[in-house]
Parts: sequence; C-alpha cells; structure tokens
Amino acid sequence: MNMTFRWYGRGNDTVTLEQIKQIPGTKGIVWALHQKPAGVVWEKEEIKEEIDYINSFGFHTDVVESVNVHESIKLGNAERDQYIENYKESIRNLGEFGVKVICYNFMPIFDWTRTEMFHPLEDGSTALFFEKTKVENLDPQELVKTVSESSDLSLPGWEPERMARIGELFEAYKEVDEEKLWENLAYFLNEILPVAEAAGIKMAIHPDDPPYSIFGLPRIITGEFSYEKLIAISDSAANGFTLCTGSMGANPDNDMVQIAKKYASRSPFSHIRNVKIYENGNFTETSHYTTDGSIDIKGVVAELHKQNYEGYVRPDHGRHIWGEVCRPGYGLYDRALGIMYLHGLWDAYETKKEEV
Ligand code: DNO
Repeated sequence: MNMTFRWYGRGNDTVTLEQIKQIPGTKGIVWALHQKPAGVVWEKEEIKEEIDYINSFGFHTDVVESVNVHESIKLGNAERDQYIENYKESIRNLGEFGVKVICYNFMPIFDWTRTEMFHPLEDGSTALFFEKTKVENLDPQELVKTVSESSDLSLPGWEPERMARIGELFEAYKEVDEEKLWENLAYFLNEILPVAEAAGIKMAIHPDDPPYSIFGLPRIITGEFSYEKLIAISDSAANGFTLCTGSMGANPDNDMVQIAKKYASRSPFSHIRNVKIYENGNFTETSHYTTDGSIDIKGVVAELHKQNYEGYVRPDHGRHIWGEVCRPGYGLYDRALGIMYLHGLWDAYETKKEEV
C-alpha cells in the first residue's frame, strides 16, 4: 500500500504540502493541473513545474487525478478525434515525467454528485450528503446553483465553464443511452491504451458516483458487471480501475470486500472511505472508521493486505471537523485521521501474518 494524499495545487487548496508532510507514512501527492479545462493538452513545462514543486517536499508524483475526458468523447461526436489526440499527447507528456497512473472517469456532464456539502452529523461535524428523492425531483440547474453557492471552491467536475453549457449538453445526451456510452468508451480506450502502454502509464477508471443514473443521464461504471465489460473491451494491463469504496459502495448491492477480492489486482489506485447508506437510498459520508458507516473498510483493507497490494491508496472525502474551513470533503484533519486508521489496520494485519 503506497499511501498518498490528494492536493489541489498552490492557491487552490486550503491544505499545504507542509501540513501533509506531517501525516505519517504519506509518500505521494495525487495531483492534477486543475486549471486546465477538459480537452486541452497538458504541456511539458506546466507538468514539470508542478512536479518539481511537489517533489521538493520529498513526495512522489506518480498518480494524476484526473485528466478529464472532454464531453465530445463521451458523446462520440465529430470533434472527438481531435480531443482524443490531445488526450494522447497529455498521456505521453505525463509519461515523460514518470507518472505511473492516470485516474479518469466517464460520467456524462456531472462528476460526483451530492445534494448537500455541509450536512450536520450527530457528532457536531458536517459532511457531504446525497438525498435521493431530491435528485429524482430536482431540476439539475437548481442543483448546480445550490452547489456553487455552498462553497467558493468549485468541485472537480463542476467547473463553471462546463456548468454554463449544461442545457446544451442535456440536449446532446438525449441521443446517448448506456449502450452508446459503452461504445464511446470502447472507442476511446482502444485509441488511448496503446499510447498509455508505451508511456508506462496505467489508466484507472473511476466508478460513477453515485453508481446509478441521475437526471436521466446514462451511467455505466456502477458495479462488477461494468468491470467485466471493461476487461472484455481490452485486457491490456493499462486498462485499470480505481477501486473506490465510497463511490461504488453507495449502492448496497455492491459488496466492496468481494469487489476488492476480485479486482484489486486490476486496480493500480484505491480510494478508501466510508459512507452510511439509509433505507431510502440517501447516504451521508462519515469518518473512515468501519463502525461509523455501511462499508466494511476493515474487510477491504484485509483483502488488500492478503493480496500484498502495492498499489497507490488515498483516503477520500472526510468530514469537516474541529472547525476546519476547507473544500467540501477535502480538509486536512479527517483525511489525516483516515490515513492513520488505514495504516493501523494494515499494521495489525501485518502482525497477524507474522504470528502465523
Ligand atoms: C471525488 C472524486 C472524483 C474523482 C473523479 C475521477 O471526490 O473521487 O471527483 O476524482 O471522478 O475522475
């Protein structure tokens, strides 16, 4: 388990690398050029500058999250080939600077979706929250407004440029059902995977969050079945997954321990976090502690340990605790606690193994 921490870059995050340095056992920073709109080539000089800065703190920069996929590629329209060429160029450029994993997603229009950013929890903290009926009955424009008003820092995947075109995008997606979206994903993968292989990079697709259709838009990376379909598209070692316990696990039908058992070896990157799912399908994010949520985090870590998992791991969304003002889900304190919990579990399993 190669422990990492996601950081949004200078001037774009309330957390600093100096602070992350003090979280025990954190080897790398999961980074991105967050200012680049989807579809634009990541140039070598910009990559080098960011990498040099992060490396100067002694962190590795092996994992990028995310190089976002332009909507034209997901829609499969006439402009997609140009955007795919740009994507390939970014892969090659990142490979030149030693990047090993690129996390990306294939969710139409929205990236991860929540209805509340600062939902109060019983312990006095706040956390991200998803109210299913609200999403079922809400005009997506309304949600965009609520989300953008609740935080100064835009959520990844909710960039203002993309949100400004939302009406037009919904129109375009009328032509794209799940089958079509799979076809467009296959087209994209068949183009980029050979380039990733040559660059020494593993692509790691992130599951849809939540893992079901919202606002009538197709969503396809939702469970085991999706993984089997991805493998059928290409068995290349570069065709990897991001094992995200909180995203895929938000559907209680997805048993994350079983999924880790079957697919950890194809997942060069893991996001480990907990959510508490209610009977009506709503869910709230919680601490990483197994007891606090619905996901068997200790079972997932046991599975990774059994497989001597050497992939990159990061804690994921945390609660907002101790009065911290931060990006929704991306404060310092609760994610640091999450890391210590994951290290603790790992060490305990390690000791157990030595005793046998
Ligand atoms: C949410 C994240 C996602 C993830 C992308 C990957 O916090 O897990 O935004 O980075 O979906 O492309």
